[in-house]
Amino acid sequence: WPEALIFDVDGTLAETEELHRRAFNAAFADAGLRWNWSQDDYRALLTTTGGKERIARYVTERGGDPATVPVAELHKAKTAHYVDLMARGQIALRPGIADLIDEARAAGRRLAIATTTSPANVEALCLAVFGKPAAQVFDVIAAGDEVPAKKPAPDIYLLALQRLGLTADRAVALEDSRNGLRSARAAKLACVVSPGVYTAGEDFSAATLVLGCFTDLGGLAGLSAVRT
Ligand code: XBP
Ligand code: MG
Repeated sequence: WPEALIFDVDGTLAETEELHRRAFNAAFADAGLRWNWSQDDYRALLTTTGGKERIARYVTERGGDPATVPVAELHKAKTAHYVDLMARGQIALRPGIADLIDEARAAGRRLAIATTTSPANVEALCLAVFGKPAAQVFDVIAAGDEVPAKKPAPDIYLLALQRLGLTADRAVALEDSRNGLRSARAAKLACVVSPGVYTAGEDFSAATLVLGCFTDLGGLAGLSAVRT
């Protein structure tokens, strides 16, 4: 145990949320909108997972009607900006992640992704940090709009498990956020959390294990010991 490691992407594999925030703001500017999300704005908005859902929430909070805003178009432009920004190579894996992936792979464990973000963003990140396509790093990828209900709903983790052909007791989730933790636990997975820059201070009491840093895990042996 575990037969598979299921990784969240944003905040877990890498600190990507600043890039997301800049990409949203660039898309808003392109569209001639005077919206600019500060880091504090973004921290609050992050409690809503999914970029389209986040834009819609922002419009609603400003007293607007999301139905009158081209949310899908704005989000498409945001993804294009994100992919461009990611290709500039300024994002690195969080400490401990590369070694854990290498060790798990060498030990014959399977690797999966369960993320709220769009498949294009997963691909861009993998090309930038691993130098290869996501499908060459991960056996299974479950991402974005493949499920109707995003985290904290269990759907994306259930989809990853279904594609792995495993029940929840055979795998472990690695997360950085409370929404991600709730999603993993709702799918009945053990969940190791290491908070990221935008999620530090959230309530992780439902976690199987909380770490300051993934290097504190002690590799695959440490992960095997967290079984619930
Ligand atoms: C990450 C997210 C995503 C990204 C934006 O959550 O909430 O919405 O911020 O991605 P998690 P898109 O790490 O829990 O998966 O704009 O592509 O939706
Ligand atoms: Mg995350």
